[in-house]
Formats: sequence, structure tokens, C-alpha cells
Amino acid sequence: MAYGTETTPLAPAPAATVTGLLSDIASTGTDALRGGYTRPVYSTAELDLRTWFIEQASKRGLSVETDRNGAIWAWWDVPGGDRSNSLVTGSHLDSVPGGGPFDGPLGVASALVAVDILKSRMAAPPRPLAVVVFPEEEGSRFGVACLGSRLMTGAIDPDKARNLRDSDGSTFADVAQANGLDPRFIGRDDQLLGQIGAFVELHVEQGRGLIDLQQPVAIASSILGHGRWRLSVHGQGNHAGTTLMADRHDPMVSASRMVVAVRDIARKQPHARATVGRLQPVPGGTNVIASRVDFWLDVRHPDDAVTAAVVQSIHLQAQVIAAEEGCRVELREESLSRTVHFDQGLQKELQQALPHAPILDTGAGHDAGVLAPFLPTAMIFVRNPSGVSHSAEEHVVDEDAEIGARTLADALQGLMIS
Ligand code: HGY
Ligand code: MN
Ligand code: MN
Ligand code: MN
Repeated sequence: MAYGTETTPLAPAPAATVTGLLSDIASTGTDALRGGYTRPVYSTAELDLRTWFIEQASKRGLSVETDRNGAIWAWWDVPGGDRSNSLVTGSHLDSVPGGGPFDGPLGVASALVAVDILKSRMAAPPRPLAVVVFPEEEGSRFGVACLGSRLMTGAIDPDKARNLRDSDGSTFADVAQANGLDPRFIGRDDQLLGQIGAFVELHVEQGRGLIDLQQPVAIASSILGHGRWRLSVHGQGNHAGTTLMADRHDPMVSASRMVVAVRDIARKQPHARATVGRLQPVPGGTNVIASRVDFWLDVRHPDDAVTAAVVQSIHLQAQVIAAEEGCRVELREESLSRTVHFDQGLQKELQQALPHAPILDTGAGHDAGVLAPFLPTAMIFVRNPSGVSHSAEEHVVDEDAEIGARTLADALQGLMIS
């Protein structure tokens, strides 16, 4: 270095912000066709997000490990490295097709900024802290939501998970193996589960609660029970031009009548939500009467018995419609999550740290909901001025995003010393 040149001390790197971290990944997995983001688990986009997360965690001096089910854990260890009674926060990076930029990544980015805030307040954590990214939370590729957290807790049979197939016919076992996992060892992880003292997930609110309350953050009280069922309607495939209308057993007509019946049945049950968002004719040709139509049903209600009753009514009505149309219908349950009430004790502790935050329930499923039966779990929601989610319109204003991260840091700090 030439003498006499004054070296101005390097200015400390500007503190990371949630908005800044999310802008780093804003071009990853954009979907020109659908709008929004399409980041299925183990797709190039989601793998790029995993790389981003590992880089961000490593930059913060966290020790990064991937567990047997593909979840990534970034640890801020206590001196000595004992991880019992750890605090865990985080969320997911995969998305629904055409999803918004915040569903999942907001919780991950906020957790990274919360670590920065806590590191500015203490040299070492009094309790081990981990930021986790769970895989396949949306179930968009292999059909079962929260697959990573269900595997870790044993909430899904590993054999069933290994044999789940994506739309190309690849099994989860194949894809997991291609991404460094050993499919023989996926499943319940008692050692990891036993280390977690509490889990707090921050997530964009997927509704209007905070808009109407005019508050930036809320604490979650419960998650509606929800399930997914696949209905397959079998008819007579045939030529669109040579088959008279009177000679048809068209499963597309049956399925369409069934979708309307789903809406009509759910409308009769206050608080019930029933959705058909995915319908696949086979073979799917414009000039072909389908031989089969598969469609997927998502039903949710605060009372699990009502969810079951709604599905049963839908199944009965579907059988009536199929008989009238000369078709046959099969229904198969793909996943079921009971209504979850978050840990009261943890909720009270959060309320001490966040005295102004209202308490809200949610109809959206989360990894936190899967963990809740196994360990004290809580969620923090951040206001979404669009009130819309699972859509490109989903939004969080910069100021609320930073309030969310600070709120998470305060909540975690409160739990560290409790
Ligand atoms: O479907 C859900 O509620 C969640 O976003 N996976
Ligand atoms: Mn989510
Ligand atoms: Mn979602
Ligand atoms: Mn979720």
C-alpha cells in the first residue's frame, strides 16, 4: 500500500433489511405465463433459493446443516454447542404455482434479519437459535402439504412419502436422492425433534384480518383443520365428432356438475371452505371426449367433524351425479390436518413481548401447524394490504416487513430469557 494514502475505515455493511433480502430473490422463479412465482420443491428456482439462504446464513456465522428430510437448519449455537431446548424460527421457500413473493420467503428473510438484530444485542444466545427452511410446504409438486415437517414429526408414513409422484411421474424418493438425500432414511427425526424447545413462524397474513384491525402484526391463535381429496371420474373416452350426444358418458360433464355441487354443499356450512383448484382430464385433447377426469378437493373447517361431514356429502352427491351421467367416481384422501390451537403458554409469552398485537386465527396451513402437536409452537402474521394470497397480488409494505422482523426478534429475545 502506497504510504500517505489515508485508508478510510470500511464503513460497516448496511444492516440487512427484509425488503432488501427479498429483492435479492425477486427474479428467482418468476412465472411469465401465470404471473407471480412458481418455485416447486427441488426445482431450479427453489434450489437457487436454498443456495441464497445458505449463503445468507453462512454470512451470519450460522452453522448450516440439511436434515434427512431435506430441511435446512442454520444454527446460532451457544458456547459449547449444546442444542437442547433450542428456539427455532423460519418457514419455507417453495411456492404454489403463480404464488406471491411473500408466502414463505417473508418468514425466512425476517428470521435472518431477526438474527442480525439479536446479534447486535448480544454476543452469544442464552439459548441455541436455529433458522429452518422446510421443504415442500405447499405440496405443489408431490401433493402433500408440509411434507418436510410431516416427515420430521412422523405425521406421514415414509413409504407413502417415498412413493409420492410429481406430474412427470418422478417419485419423491428419486427426486430426493437426486438432491443429496438418502430416501431410505427419510422419516421421523426424534433427535432433532427432541432438541426443539419452541418454534415461532412468521408468515404473511393470507387474509384481511390485519387490514380491518389496522395493525401491522398479529399473533396466531389457531389453524383451521384441512384436508385434500382426489376424485377420479371414469367415463367413456371417444371421438368428439362421431359420438352423438345421447351416446356419451362424459366424465368432464360429471366433474363439472360435481364442482358446482362442492360449492353448493360448502355454502350451506358456515365457516366451511371447499375448493377445487386443480382438474385434469385424461387424455386432455380438444377433439377427445375424456375417458377420465381427476380433480382435487381442498376442504377446511374449524371443526374436524364438520370437515368430514362436508366431504361425505360431496362424495354422496358425486356418486348420484356419476350414476345419472353413466360414469363412476372414486374418492381418495391424500392428506388431512386436524384443527390446531397454538400453545397457550407460548402465546402468552409472545403477548408480553408484543402487547399491541391482536390474536387471529387462520384458514391457511403451515409447518407450524404440523409441529404444534409435538412442541410449543406459535405464529406471527404480518399485514398483507391486498388481503390476497396464493396469487401474484399478495403484498407486504416495506415498513410492515421491517416491523415484522423486529417483532420476531423481540419475541425470540423474550423467549431466550424466559
Ligand atoms: O394450503 C395452505 O393453506 C398453505 O399455504 N400450504
Ligand atoms: Mn406459506
Ligand atoms: Mn401457501
Ligand atoms: Mn403454509
